[in-house]
Amino acid sequence: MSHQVYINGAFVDAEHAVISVWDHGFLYGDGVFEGIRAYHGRVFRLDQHLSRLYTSAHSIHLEIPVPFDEVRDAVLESCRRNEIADGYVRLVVSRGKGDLGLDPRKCSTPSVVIIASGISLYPEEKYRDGLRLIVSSVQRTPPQCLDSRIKSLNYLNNILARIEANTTNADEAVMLSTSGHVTECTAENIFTVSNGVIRTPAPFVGILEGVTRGAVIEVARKKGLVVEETTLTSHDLFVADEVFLTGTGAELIPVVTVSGRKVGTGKPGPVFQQLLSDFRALTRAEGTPIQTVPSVF
Ligand code: PXG
Repeated sequence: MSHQVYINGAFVDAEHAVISVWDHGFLYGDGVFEGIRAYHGRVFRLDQHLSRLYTSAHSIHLEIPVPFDEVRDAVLESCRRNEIADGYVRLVVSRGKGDLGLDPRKCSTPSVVIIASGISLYPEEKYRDGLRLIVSSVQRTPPQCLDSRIKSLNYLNNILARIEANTTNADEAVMLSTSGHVTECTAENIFTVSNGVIRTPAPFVGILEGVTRGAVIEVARKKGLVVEETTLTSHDLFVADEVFLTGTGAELIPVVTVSGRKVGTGKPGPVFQQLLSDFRALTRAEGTPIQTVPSVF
């Protein structure tokens, strides 16, 4: 069967999966999205991702025209139709078709799109050898301007930081807040380990509250490790024993240099290794089964 994409209540072949040029998601980046992972025939923390999607939409005054349970079903059906047991699901809800003015009142129906596909990960050697990170000169849009808990279609700020990483031959960029605190990377949250204590920027610093970040905090605390949600500066990254990133795509990935400074031994550290293994165990142990009965589609 060809690749099937869900658009506004129906599954269509990938080549016919098109969105109007009048859609305000395209014209203005007006919308929200989620990146979700399936492992071993189950979707990891599906309800958490969907809750974040609905919360983000509500915050931008966008009412998703499909009930929560139906979107949930549609995500699972997208995996079934595309025979995905391990993969990636991109859920996008945009403001919908409007005119060339930005007033959302001209957009009568939001567009809901679900793309289920394979996942393109960091190459395996990056998990073994670690990432080279830079502290970007691009500061993160402050939450006073756009709340960072909204997973919106506006990623230009992050993309500019990623371009800086690309042009300086780094793997990823970490963005500081306008007051100089570490926030997060362009598509991952960040953690440090110092003297056995795990630290990560607190939500008030202005971060996306990542699903993977939450799961890692959970597994670490379950192990009896101390996790502090706090404020960190670039100095804290430079002098940490370990630094690692978390995200749906990356899972947990180690960082071995930050703006040229070697982190710890310059090799992925033991706390990272332990947490990666615990996180992977969690992805094997939980999740919403894809092969369930019966579907509304
Ligand atoms: N911060 C930012 C800015 C993100 O975009 C995360 C943290 C990690 O959150 P999760 O919930 O994934 O642990 C993200 C996640 C993509 C893609 O394809 C982006 C994300 C996740 C999955 C895919 O660009 N961003």
